[in-house]
Amino acid sequence: MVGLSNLLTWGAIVSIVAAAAIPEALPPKGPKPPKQKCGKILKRKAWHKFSNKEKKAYIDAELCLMAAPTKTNRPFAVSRFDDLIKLHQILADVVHGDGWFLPFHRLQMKAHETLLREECGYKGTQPYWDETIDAGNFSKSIVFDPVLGFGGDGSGPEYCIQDGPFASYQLNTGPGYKNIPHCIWRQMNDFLSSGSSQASIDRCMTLTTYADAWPCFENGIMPGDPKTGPPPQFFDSFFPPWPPLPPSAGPPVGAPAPGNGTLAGPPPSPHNAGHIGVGGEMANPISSPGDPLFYLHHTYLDRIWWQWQKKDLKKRLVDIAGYTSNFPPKPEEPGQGWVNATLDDTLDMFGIIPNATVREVMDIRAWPLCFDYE
Ligand SMILES: [Cu+2]
Repeated sequence: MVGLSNLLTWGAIVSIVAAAAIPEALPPKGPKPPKQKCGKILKRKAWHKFSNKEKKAYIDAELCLMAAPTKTNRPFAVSRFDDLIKLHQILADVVHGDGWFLPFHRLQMKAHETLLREECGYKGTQPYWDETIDAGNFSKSIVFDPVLGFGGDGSGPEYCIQDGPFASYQLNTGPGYKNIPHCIWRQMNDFLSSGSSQASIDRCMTLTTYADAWPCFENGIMPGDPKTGPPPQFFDSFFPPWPPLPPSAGPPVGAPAPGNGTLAGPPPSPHNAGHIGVGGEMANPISSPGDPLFYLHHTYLDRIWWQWQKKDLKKRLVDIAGYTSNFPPKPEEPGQGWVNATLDDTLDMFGIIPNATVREVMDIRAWPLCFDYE
């Protein structure tokens, strides 16, 4: 239940966050730079197709990013890895449940790939987790390998991950909008992971407009389904709780809450299933980039969007829809309605990589993205 105190807390947090974000939120001034062309196209592929050597190189680069100091110097950010979590945490309210969802995350994946390559000597590309292979069986996935993977499930009172290269890492951003030093934590749930099936992708693929398709990719919402739900900011106060509740206190973290789904079956959502199937930090819509698996998950989702675009490329390279909001939110939003997402909207990257417009992220093979999927 969202009580009045939660609303007040959110109001206070958003004012602080908005005040901190104003300088970066201004659109760039001056004449438009000349159109640039891609040099090399980076070919992205699935994690399970990585060689051991490629896996190790990726993990090492991620560890380098985690050890490197922040450059954005956002409050509470310590590492370069934090910079990318902060970006997502601060903008969470305006990049989920709306038209910016897919374009923003596409560009955030590019930012991550760019930092690994330019600041950590990584020569490879951003891999994705082909979750259809592991749907309903996440806990057995090779992505959780303790040596050549991301470590396994969490345990103990705070469900910290126990093994793997990231086991001892301390996050400084999150959980949610909080900034409390904590471990990378997981509460895997194979049952909830079954929403990652190929069938849940296929049902979204039948939709022919962006307006219909993105709500399906993100939240499993089909045309005609009620589209109302709590905006992401309200999740923070209760989903998932931090510190984690003892098991006896209720259904497992990540399980659909009463009124927010049904225990009869997980909602078939290519986006949500990956988050709640891993659980813990990954199940938090605000601070989920704190689990390095976030980048494999959202690259997987990005590939799904690209596959959808490719089905009618001419039309879908310019198809954008859904409301969104300027940041910081204008006082009239959402009270007097939201503005529609357009191709000319600027996606803010906090200076981590240059900002880009929605138009500039529609074609992954064009500047500034310059990548493709195998
Ligand atoms: Cu997100």
